[in-house]
Amino acid sequence: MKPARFPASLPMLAATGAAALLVSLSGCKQAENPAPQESAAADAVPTAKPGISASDGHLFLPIVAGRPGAVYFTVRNDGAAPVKLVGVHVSGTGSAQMHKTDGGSMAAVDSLEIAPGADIEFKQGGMHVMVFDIDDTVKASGTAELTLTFSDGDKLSMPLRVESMGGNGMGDMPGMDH
Ligand SMILES: [Cu+2]
Repeated sequence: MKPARFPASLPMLAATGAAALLVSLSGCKQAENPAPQESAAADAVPTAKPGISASDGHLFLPIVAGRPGAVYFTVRNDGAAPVKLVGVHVSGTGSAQMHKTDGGSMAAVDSLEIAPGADIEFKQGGMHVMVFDIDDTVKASGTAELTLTFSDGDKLSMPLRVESMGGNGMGDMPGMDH
């Protein structure tokens, strides 16, 4: 889609509109309550890696630098066996965590099972990935890479489109980058 050129005042409006999102994200703390480490390896069943796919990846930068960002994507299991997602990594960030928003608060999620035939959407207000210590090199309109690690040690990488939160994923807003 062709990004529209907005008047200079619009980015301010967009930023205001995104304030609610920012508030919910700022409630997100790193390693808030480290759950007891599950022995993911012990119950890992050998799964056929083919069949796992991920799509529609976006990284939303925080409006205020230094705050966490959010990553949204969809992961799908077309294999015959359940798989367990146990780790996430995003290039250009210090750390990444899976989170789940539940009734206004969010908690870190250590692992996530994906049943055969299921897809799981990481999105605002549900499962999401929070990223911390975002590098200056990660800029809106750029790309980053999300790597998923599964309990069997297999990994899957996918590109993320980097966007500013004010953009709301609706496309580039050239006026936003000062
Ligand atoms: Cu979070």
